[in-house]
Amino acid sequence: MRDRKRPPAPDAAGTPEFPTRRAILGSALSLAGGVVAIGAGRGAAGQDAPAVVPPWTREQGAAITSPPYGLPSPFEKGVVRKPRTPPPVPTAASSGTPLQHLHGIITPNGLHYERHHAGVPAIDPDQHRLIVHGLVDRPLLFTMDDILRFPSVSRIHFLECSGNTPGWSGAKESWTAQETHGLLSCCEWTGVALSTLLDQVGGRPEARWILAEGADAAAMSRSVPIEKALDDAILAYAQNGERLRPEQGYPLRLVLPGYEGNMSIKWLRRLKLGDQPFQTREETSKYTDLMPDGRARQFTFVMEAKSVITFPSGGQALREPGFYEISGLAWSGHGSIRRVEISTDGGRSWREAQLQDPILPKCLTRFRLPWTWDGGPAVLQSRATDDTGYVQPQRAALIEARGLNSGYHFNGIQSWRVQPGGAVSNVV
Ligand SMILES: Nc1nc2c(c(=O)[nH]1)N[C@H]1C(S)=C(S)[C@@H](COP(=O)(O)O)O[C@H]1N2
Ligand SMILES: [Mo]
Repeated sequence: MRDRKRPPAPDAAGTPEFPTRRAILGSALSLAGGVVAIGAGRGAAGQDAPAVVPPWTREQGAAITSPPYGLPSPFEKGVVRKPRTPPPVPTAASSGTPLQHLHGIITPNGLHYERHHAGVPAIDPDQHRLIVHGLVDRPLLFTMDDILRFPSVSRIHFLECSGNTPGWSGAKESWTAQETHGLLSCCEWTGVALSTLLDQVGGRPEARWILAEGADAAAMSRSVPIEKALDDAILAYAQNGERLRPEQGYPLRLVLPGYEGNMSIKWLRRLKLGDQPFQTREETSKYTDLMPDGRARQFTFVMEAKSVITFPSGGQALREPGFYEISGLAWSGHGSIRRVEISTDGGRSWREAQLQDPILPKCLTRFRLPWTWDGGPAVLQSRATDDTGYVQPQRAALIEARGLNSGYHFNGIQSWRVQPGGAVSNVV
């Protein structure tokens, strides 16, 4: 477990659900180790100096030595993306966000998960073009300068690969939240509403679908329904205040809020309007869900409600019984999170978690619940409900409905086991 605050001891009179600040600090100071009580208020004479001097300093630091573009503290060197299973070829790789080490809902740009089907192209924005053609009145070719001149929008949305959670089979006890849920990130995306650009080219009434194509070696392409394009699709050139990272699609990507990550085409170079879906490889052979009866679900765009506890989670350890704040993330591609419930007994009983503002549609929502661990075995689960009323299913219910042939769209409830010694692991 990484540097967490020392927990307070349970209140002798029974720990309240939401301990007051004084109760937390009061009981913390009574602990023998960890938080050290300092001999306070003993006058200027200097006798009774604190037994332990905290390592703060009054020395002036050196002149500015930090790099022009700042980096995390060297003490945070373990907070990094982690490659997923060895890729078939080196360029068809993915790497996960370290969700268990992050706070709040925003993913720092350097930790955004990555999924590349054919490597990361190096694109000079001055050379880049976006062509919009097909069933339009005026086919147009845009430069990045053109795109930056349009009125812009900024919105915070999650992006999740539909292959994120390998929950259908083959889970490992050693898995961390990064390995079970790390193909998930959340940024403020800035760009041009796709509807604004479509106004410029004049989509014909018979145009129902748009082919979006990337400028990478995979020429990744997907068909997007016109309703989505006109609703909340963004042609993004910035994330979290700065221009896109190369691995996120610099200089231009599509962002389709709430849809499976695959459809948010990176290094976007072409949009073609048509009257039917284009039946690309990524929506026929890939990104379909084979059902038990041998038929396949196609065009399963929306990521359904899902959640994961990020503390305590797999690979972490609780040092001793006492107070902990259970915390995690919930999201839904259909809208906002309405409720998150938490079980510490493997789903027998549930308590409602606090949701941290802001609670935004198609965005990660942070949840929290105070918990006193009694030192015994526990199985932690979280269950999200979104504002359509949909409730995240248990794994068994999901498999009952969809069988075991699928590789995508696993949104079942995640279980973490807390062992009596405090070690936390993935429930297989
Ligand atoms: N051009 C292109 N777009 C792409 C991909 C790709 O390989 N090439 N991968 C897709 C997949 S499968 C996902 S999950 C997301 C990943 O986006 P990220 O790497 O920014 O996290 O981008 C999608 N867009
Ligand atoms: Mo993906």
